[in-house]
Amino acid sequence: MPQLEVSPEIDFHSETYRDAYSRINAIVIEGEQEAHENYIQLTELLPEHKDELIRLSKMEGRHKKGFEACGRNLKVTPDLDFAQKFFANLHHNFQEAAAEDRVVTCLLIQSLIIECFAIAAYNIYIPVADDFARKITEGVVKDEYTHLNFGEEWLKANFAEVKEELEAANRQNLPIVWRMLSQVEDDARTLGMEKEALVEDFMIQYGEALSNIGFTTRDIMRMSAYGISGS
Ligand code: PL3
Ligand code: FE2
Ligand code: FE2
Repeated sequence: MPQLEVSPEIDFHSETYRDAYSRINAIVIEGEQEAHENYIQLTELLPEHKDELIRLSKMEGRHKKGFEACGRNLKVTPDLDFAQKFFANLHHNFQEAAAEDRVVTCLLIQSLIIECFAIAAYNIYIPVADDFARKITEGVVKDEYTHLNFGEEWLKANFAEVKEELEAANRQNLPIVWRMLSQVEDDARTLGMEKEALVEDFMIQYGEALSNIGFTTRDIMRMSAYGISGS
């Protein structure tokens, strides 16, 4: 029988794999924790969506628990200090926007950028994950599409009023994403994930989101590659 392309066996228990996993696993745990907090904070800016946002924040709490179990399963201690620094820029920008009631910027950071980043990363991770982590991640990624959808729907409903702030928030935050991807590039490759695949998947998710919200193809081309060469 002809063989399908088979990726080289990954040794999930090697020192090299577990060392890289201690950072990637921490990033995902911290990302889910911050997402949990961000959706709670969004209830203050969007009180009419309070119940829905609380529901999303609870899902993020469950995602965090799932990924903590993935680390324990491989006997890896997540490097949470590293992960906090990894998210510091986006975290700062979200906090600053929340303090100034700039809900559009908050939604762009959490529901578009972070959720698209997560969807891309989880989709690329699933085929190269260990069996335990694959099952967890498959469940999580389904939820992330609903979080992305929440942001899309709200921004779409208010497109004319939010367009300008979205463009500014995109210019402020997208270059940070490219830098974050460069920072995890080596560790991600150790886990069997290529940076090019992550960038491509992110661009597809993010471009689709911008299109659903109401941007033209021309806008999307300009916005979704903003700052990529500076990475
Ligand atoms: C919000 O629901 C989730 C926020 C998590 C963001 C994760 C970004 C991950 C980038 C690191 C790439 C490797 C992913 C490996 C997956 C276990
Ligand atoms: Fe999540
Ligand atoms: Fe999410």
